[in-house]
Amino acid sequence: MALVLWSHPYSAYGQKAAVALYELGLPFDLKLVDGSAGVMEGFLAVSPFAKMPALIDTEANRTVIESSIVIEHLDRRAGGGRLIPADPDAALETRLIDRILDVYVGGNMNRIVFNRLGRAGTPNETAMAQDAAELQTAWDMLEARLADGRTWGAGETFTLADCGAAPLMTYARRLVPFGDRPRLKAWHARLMARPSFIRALEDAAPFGDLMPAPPAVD
Ligand SMILES: N[C@@H](CCC(=O)N[C@@H](CS)C(=O)NCC(=O)O)C(=O)O
Repeated sequence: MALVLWSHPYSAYGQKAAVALYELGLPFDLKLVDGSAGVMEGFLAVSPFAKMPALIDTEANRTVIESSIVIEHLDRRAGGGRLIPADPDAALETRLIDRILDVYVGGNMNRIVFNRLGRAGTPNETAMAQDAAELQTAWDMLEARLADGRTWGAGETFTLADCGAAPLMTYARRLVPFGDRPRLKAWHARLMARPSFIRALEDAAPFGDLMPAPPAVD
């Protein structure tokens, strides 16, 4: 297979790449990053920060890391202009929403999870409160961007902004609920019904629920 995705189906950023692959109809092989020593050795060679996803495109002779760059590469490979809009202003909005999600939703979520799992020693309550507050700011910002009535994260078509939103919002709302933000909730409901994300969730289901947080309440 020309496309090999190093990932784990439960990983939020891995799901982001999988959603893009399913949206574009690009077949791929999964190289499961299961934490075993043999796999990690190969994984570090393609992804030196040990972050998933990483994509190997054998036809293009290219290794791509960072989920957003992986998706830009996939979009171009599929002909371009679908997940990254051709219109420059629409592309800017797409990338902005993607950055808010990656940095301020996913980043804070990951730090809270690492703390809860004790990966950084004794959980730091002050740091977790700061991360949770920043997540609230991210929810506020997304709710404000949605005020123009857009259907998807950056407009009327499903883009890079939605690929990340589907998994990141689904996990992060278990740490900081959406609260009284109706547009955010409605967007998330649309993401949950998107076939590409349903497929990614089906891929993850055999691995159970690994999130150190209760189910979502709103
Ligand atoms: N900025 C990276 C973030 C990727 C990331 O944080 N991936 C997580 C899984 S959701 C990971 O690989 N964690 C493993 C670790 O940090 O040890 C991207 O967009 O690809």
